[in-house]
Amino acid sequence: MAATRRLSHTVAVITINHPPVNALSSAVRRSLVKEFGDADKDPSVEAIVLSGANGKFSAGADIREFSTSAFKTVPSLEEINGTIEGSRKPVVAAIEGVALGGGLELALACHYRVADIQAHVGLPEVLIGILPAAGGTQRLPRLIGVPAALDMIVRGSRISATEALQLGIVDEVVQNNTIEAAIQLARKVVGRPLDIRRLSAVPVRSPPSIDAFLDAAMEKARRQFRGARAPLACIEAVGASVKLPYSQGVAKERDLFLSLWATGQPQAQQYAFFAERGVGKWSLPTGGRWDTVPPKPIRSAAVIGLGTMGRGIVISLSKAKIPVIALEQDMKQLEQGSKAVNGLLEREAEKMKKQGQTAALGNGLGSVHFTVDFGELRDVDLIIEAVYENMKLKKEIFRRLSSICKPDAFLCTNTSGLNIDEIASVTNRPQQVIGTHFFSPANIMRLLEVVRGRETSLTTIATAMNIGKVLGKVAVLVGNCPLFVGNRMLGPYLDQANYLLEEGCRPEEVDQALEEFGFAMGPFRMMDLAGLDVGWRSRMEKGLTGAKVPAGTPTCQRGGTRYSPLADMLCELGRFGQKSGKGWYQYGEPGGRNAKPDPWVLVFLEMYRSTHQIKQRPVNREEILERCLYALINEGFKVLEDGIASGPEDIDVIYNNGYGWPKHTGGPMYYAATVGLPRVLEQLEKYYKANVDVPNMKPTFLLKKLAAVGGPPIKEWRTQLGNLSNKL
Ligand code: 3H9
Repeated sequence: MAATRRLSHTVAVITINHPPVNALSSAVRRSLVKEFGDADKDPSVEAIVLSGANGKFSAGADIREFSTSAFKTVPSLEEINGTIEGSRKPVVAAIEGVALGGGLELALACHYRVADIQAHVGLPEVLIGILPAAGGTQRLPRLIGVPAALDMIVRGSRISATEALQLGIVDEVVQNNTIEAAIQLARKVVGRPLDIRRLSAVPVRSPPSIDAFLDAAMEKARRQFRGARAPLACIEAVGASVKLPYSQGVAKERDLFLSLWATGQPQAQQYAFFAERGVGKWSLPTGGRWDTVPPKPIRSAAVIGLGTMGRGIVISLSKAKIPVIALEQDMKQLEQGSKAVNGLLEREAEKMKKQGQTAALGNGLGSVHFTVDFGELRDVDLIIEAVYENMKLKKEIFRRLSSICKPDAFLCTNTSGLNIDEIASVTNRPQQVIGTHFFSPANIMRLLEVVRGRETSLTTIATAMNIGKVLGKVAVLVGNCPLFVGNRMLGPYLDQANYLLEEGCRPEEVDQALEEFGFAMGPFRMMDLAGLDVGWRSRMEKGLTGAKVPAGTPTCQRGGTRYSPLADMLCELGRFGQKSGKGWYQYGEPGGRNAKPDPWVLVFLEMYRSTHQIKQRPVNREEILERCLYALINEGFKVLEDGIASGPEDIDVIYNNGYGWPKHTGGPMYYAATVGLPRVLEQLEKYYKANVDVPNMKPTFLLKKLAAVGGPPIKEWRTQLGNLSNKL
């Protein structure tokens, strides 16, 4: 049964029961109509409570149904909401767990709402490329006013029950027995007038100059969400709630939903949604399913190194209520690190207090103990080493851990590209060594690349993946190769960006093209933020800088491969990016954040071109995009060929969550599929022919193979990959 009904004296309790999240599928909708109809007709029923089974109200419409005919079957959710709101008997929503999207819209159609203190509510439709389309954009502004509603809808934010109470979204918050509290409230309000509780009939509270307000919101959303259409549609729909009567507002909402669907963005974002949930479920290319192996419980953890990464990891663990030992090499570093960590923890506690979580959950943070004594790590379940990227130092630490830590402790290394097997080789437990590549700042960024070594056991993989989940991250399992997946694919992308400068572009031109495509930051602004010196120092360590560039050679070469020394040259001049106040842009002062084009860079580029007799040529936006994006995508195919990622979805999840790739295009591999693989192949071949000294532009075997069969939909690539691994 998709929805059930029981009687509690004079109150009918209707319960949505559609595991795992009580999504409002067509079967649930039909069932709701029947149960409401029966409750309405039943003379012994004076009031109705609507709840969800298994401690969850509802996660909204069934996203899987959107692209099927089931979505269009009647009754629509908005029709059901109309029926509930119009009921002559008071209806109270009992919100436990989540009321999201259509789930919250359903609750807004009820006359009263009671929420459990641990519940969350929100309209996150925008995050899957659509807008609330069951009256949410019309009822929420009527309940809490336009500014607050617009903010929630455009950001798709989830808020706690306490915040919902403050905003007036729910009428009561209870510590426990939510359904019982809803039944009590339902009894209490029997006989009270319902008209003022019917949100569709309530006037909207809007700012005095609504047009200017909406224009400003539109302008901000265009800048912030670069190319994503759903936030703009949300603003338009909320605008309609002010300007149109409810029935027309809802019609507008429906039209906007349909026009969004036609852009292809919802399909891409919904692919990304399910890809995120799927990354935990694949088997290893080498055989063996880690997701069926139980993870070991982690009751305590330690972090070694309290630099930027280590601090963020400590905060993440503490937020997940895992007690942490934070270790530094000496008292001075420990003092600095502990001060920074304590500051961040205070901010977290403050945030939680605002959300009303402290009262319900005690302190809400796991304890952090600071030390310089390795001996204290003796009994810890899992250790994350987060010192700087230096193989010698990391090996030294792992040797030490190996002798100190209890035999079943897991040893993780936070590295963005070093060889996990080499690190594991110095320990007495290589099967318990694994890479955990966090992204900076680690307490905020959602992505975690979990890197399996040759000997890493399935239990270790399962435990590391589970820790990712416990920390609220999207953990993606990847293989061990230089730079793993994300950074490895970034290399060819950045190479192309540099070559484009050599050939005639300005940094801001390249950045603009990629930012208009939807990247949060173009490559040059990104490099300036990360610090150009990081790559430069690492290249110097490997003896890869200072390539001799014979004057008059049109492109610089290193070992027969094209190499752009531009970034090295900037570093030699002390231009490291934001931290030094100058890099590809100028920032006014060291640490400045406002990137301004720098005329000096143009002169520098002109001199470089003249030294190498490179004739500057105009490069259009299409070429900038194709060369940068297709180079990155081509490397993605290579990553798949090499078995470093188990499927294209994994790569997309990595890019969507760690590299600012615009989610509304689905991720690099999904984007390639929508462009058409034959087209991607054709363009790569063209650019490779013009630059045979750029090996990473040479189309990969897998791309060619998939293009040869017409570029199948992305969900079929795994089959082709299976066939391929038989051949390789
Ligand atoms: C909407 O409501 C439109 C309306 O305005 C009106 C339209 C007319 N549908 O995330 P989890 C699955 S749009 C179908 O791992 P958690 C999910 O795929 C909707 N399936 O668990 C997974 O399946 P599997 C607006 C859904 O505890 C399983 O449930 N609502 C849906 O970490 C568990 O999910 C949203 O955007 C769904 N709506 O987090 C909310 N939701 O086991 C989207 C989940 O096969 N959902 N599944 O892999 C979420 O944010 C999280 O899933 C939630 C639970 C917080 C609920």
